[in-house]
Amino acid sequence: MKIYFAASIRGGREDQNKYNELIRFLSSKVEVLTEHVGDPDLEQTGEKNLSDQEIYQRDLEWLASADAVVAEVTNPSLGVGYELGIAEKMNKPILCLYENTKEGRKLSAMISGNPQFRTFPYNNLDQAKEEILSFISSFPDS
Ligand code: 6IA
Repeated sequence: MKIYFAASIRGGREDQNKYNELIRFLSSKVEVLTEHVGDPDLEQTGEKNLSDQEIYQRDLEWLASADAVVAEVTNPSLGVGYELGIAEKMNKPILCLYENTKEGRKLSAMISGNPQFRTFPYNNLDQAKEEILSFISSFPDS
């Protein structure tokens, strides 16, 4: 099973450690197409040889080939919002993880109000991992 993991890059990298831990957890169960999203050195190394046009093209191809999408949406990101809209139109199953404890943060109604997204507020990463497990277990050949 292939998962497209989406999370903020230019929207802000303050939660990058969290992305990394969730991606490592997911990778131990399924194939994650977008492991670089958790890379602490992304801006220095990961994508430096690709133009924005190439990144866009490649990411859309990966999205099309994914069986499902897991997004960490606590830190608002234009790119993640765009990917979620496209993934919805591609009829991909979508899990959005949102950290409940971040002060003053409220999830966009365009995400929390969308009945096609499975949105899960969590207080710690163990809860997020349990939800990921439940999400991927709902697919027959995961
Ligand atoms: O607007 P954002 O940059 O926060 O959008 C993040 C989302 O868009 C992620 O879920 C990625 O799938 C995708 N994305 C945006 N930028 C990149 C990227 N390099 N590499 C791969 N996926 C990306 C950005 C350039 C880097 C040198 C900072």
